[in-house]
Amino acid sequence: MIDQLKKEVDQGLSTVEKFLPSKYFYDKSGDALFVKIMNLPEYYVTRAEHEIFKTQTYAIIKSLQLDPDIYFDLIELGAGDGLKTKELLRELDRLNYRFDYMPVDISQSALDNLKVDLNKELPSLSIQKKHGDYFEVLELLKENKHPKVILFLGSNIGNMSDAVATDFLSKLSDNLQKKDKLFLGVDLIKPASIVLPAYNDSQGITAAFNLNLLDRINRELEANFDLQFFKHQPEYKESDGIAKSYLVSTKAQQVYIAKINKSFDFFEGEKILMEISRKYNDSILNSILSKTDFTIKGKITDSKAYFANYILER
Ligand code: AVJ
Repeated sequence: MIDQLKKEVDQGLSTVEKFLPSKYFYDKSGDALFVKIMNLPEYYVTRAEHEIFKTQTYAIIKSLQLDPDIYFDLIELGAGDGLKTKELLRELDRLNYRFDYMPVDISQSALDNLKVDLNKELPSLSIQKKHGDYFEVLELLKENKHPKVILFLGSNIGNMSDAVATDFLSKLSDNLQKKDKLFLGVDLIKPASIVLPAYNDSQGITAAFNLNLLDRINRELEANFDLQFFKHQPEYKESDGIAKSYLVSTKAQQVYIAKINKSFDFFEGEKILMEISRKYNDSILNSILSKTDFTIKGKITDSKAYFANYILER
């Protein structure tokens, strides 16, 4: 894990357009900051999808075309705190569906907390935690004892470029069987006046969330990033539909990372791309899916049409 972090940090800071992988946001303090983000007034994403899970639970279950007599695997990529999924788990439990719930997450502590929480609320639920990033767990899906429903919610796919999303969804469908489902949650393209504040909240939580990765590198790789000289700067244009978060170096500076045994130079105004958050519409999703074995079987949106859950079938 640490070797992977070292390698990817070195790579990202050694290229002309510096970047850091956003999957490393989620350490213990990153998880806590993300929980705060999900409750921010400006961060509409989680609320919009939660509304769908709360008010259209039965429509979700119907769209998945589950057979009550057949045991299935419910696999969630990037489960986090499972707040939205719980609405679905409760209803599946109440209707006596038989399944294993397999939450996958990059954060071990998020997984541990989720399991404790679910054991309390739904004691009969069978839970199998899987720790890792999305690509690492693809292999686990090859095992084909049961039909599968994959949940990929929260616009987590938005952190992937279209090329990576295409590659990931192709590999995902290659590891599934015919009729298996992917229930995909995506944030929809909308004006900058709504999207930008979601990544630039007035309390500075999102800024802290981004800066926490520099702090994590300080702690885990013995680096000396001086956080006061990096400024959070999100950008979004409705015409390209991709929110980008940068940390901008506010002066010329050098950062030494002991565990990589290397120094990195920053000029004044130099940016590190920390995260992309791709927003979707039907045509963008269709163009990605056209290179995979998935087809769209349905779509559920919230009352403001901010967010969509697509039902895809292999
Ligand atoms: C969890 C990846 C969907 O991109 O909107 C929230 C993460 N970053 N605020 C997103 C995030 C800054 C979030 N995803």
